[in-house]
Order: sequence, then structure tokens, then C-alpha cells
Amino acid sequence: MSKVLVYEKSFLTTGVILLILCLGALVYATLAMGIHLPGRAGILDPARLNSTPPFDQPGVRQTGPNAYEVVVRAYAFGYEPSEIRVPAGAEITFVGSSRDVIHGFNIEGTRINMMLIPGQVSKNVYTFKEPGEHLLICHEYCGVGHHFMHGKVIAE
Ligand SMILES: [Cu+2]
Repeated sequence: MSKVLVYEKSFLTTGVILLILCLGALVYATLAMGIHLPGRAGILDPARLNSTPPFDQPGVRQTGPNAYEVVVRAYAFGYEPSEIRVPAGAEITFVGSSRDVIHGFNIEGTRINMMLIPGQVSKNVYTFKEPGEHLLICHEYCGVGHHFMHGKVIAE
């Protein structure tokens, strides 16, 4: 066998092994670790966001013994509520939507990173292990006031 054929064979083998490893990682992440792309948690009329439950009452509410729901409305250029206080160690479900344009919902230092899309409900669950203050920022360019759009999440 010529040297070129040996190289070609080893490149092909490496390629196939890498493909199988990547596919395996994908299947493992999906089935064993439960990692999924965030799906649509619901749809609504963005013009009536302020009167559609649960967005008619933005804020933090207890939903179980150690579970809380945080309902957030985004608008140009802010969040309602802009200061969110949640207990550390509890399971927090963030539910958000926008009434005008696409906004971001990124809590610094956590894996909470959602898009708040008009007409859609975004949902994400997180537990703050330690008490602390986190910056909440919009990471989707939403207009001239985008860089002023922020809030605060305080785990206590
Ligand atoms: Cu923005």
C-alpha cells in the first residue's frame, strides 16, 4: 500500500470516529443530562401583555414549599419589576415576555440567558446556590436606550 493511501485511510477513520463521538455527546446531553434548546412556553397577544395572566401581575410569587415564580415584562427600555428578590437555594422559574420588540434577559454569573420575544412566553428554571446580587441585562439590541436597559436580581 502506498503512503498516500495509508494517510487517506487514517484521515477517513479519524473523521468517522469524531462524527461518532460528537453524535454520542449530543445524545448524552439530550437524554442523560436533559439539556434542550429553550422551547416556546406559550403564546399571547403582545398588545394585551399587561392584562394577560400571569403578566398582569409581574413580580415574585411562591408556587411551592421551596419554589418561586418570577414573572417579568420587558419593554423598551426596562424590566418590570426591575429589582427581583428571590431566596437563595429555592427553585426559581423565570417567566418572561416582551410587549414591544425583542429583548434579552441575561442574569450575570448564571446560565439564565433568554430572549423575550413579543407574543411568546420564555421560561427558564434556576437555583441560586449562594446569596448575592446579580446584574440583569438586555443582550439583544432593542433601540437607542438598549445600553440603559438593566435590572437587578438579588438572591437572599
Ligand atoms: Cu436591549
